[in-house]
Amino acid sequence: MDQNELKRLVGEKSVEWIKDGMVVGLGTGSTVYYMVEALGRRIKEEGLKITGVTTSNVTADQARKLSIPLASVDEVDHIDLVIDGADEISSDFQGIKGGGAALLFEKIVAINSAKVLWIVDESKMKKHLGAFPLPVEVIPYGSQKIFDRFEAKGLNPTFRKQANGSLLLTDSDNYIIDLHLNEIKDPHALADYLIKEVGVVEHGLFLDMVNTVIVGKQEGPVILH
Ligand code: ABF
Repeated sequence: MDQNELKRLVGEKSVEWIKDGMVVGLGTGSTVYYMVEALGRRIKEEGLKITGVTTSNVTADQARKLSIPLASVDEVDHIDLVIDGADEISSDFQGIKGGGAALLFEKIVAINSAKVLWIVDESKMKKHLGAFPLPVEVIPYGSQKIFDRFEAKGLNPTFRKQANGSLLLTDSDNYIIDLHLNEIKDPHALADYLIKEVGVVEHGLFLDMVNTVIVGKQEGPVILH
């Protein structure tokens, strides 16, 4: 099975966690794509009734096409479960997310959700975090100053750009600065530092947040708690 097939496998497996009547957070990314398609099928074929809370415009567009009922995070009184992808998961279940630039809404939905389920292919499972560049969402005003401070601290920042060379804008019209760190020795200390920088909106370290991970392996999906 290639990587895409592994993503499809875990995406389809994960909808087994969704029960009738649930409010479900719908993440973002190429693995979540398969989960949302499978959820759309369950709604159509089984008459499953759920409310989806999306984490990006891309997922909202996909969900609407599949007639999945949606509400915003502020319109629901709870979220039972969020199913989302991840860019890297360490052996102690800490995560980096935001490769798809949706980290802000993903984190808002995750911290308001009773359960967090991540779906990944096996390439995302690492001993330590940091090989994947850590995304940091910043407001545009003053972003060059934040960039300079990151550079002075040796955090190897780059502004995220679009294919046409212009700076990428998130769904909230912010920029993303990616930190190329190779290895993050103390994720909690780094998270504390980043969130205190004025102008940083959010960072892609998702710490102490996940309850269950479904990993797509050649021999089939493996469930980790
Ligand atoms: C989202 O999707 C992001 O946080 C993450 O960047 C991405 C996961 O990657 P993939 O597209 O491989 O599922 O959850």
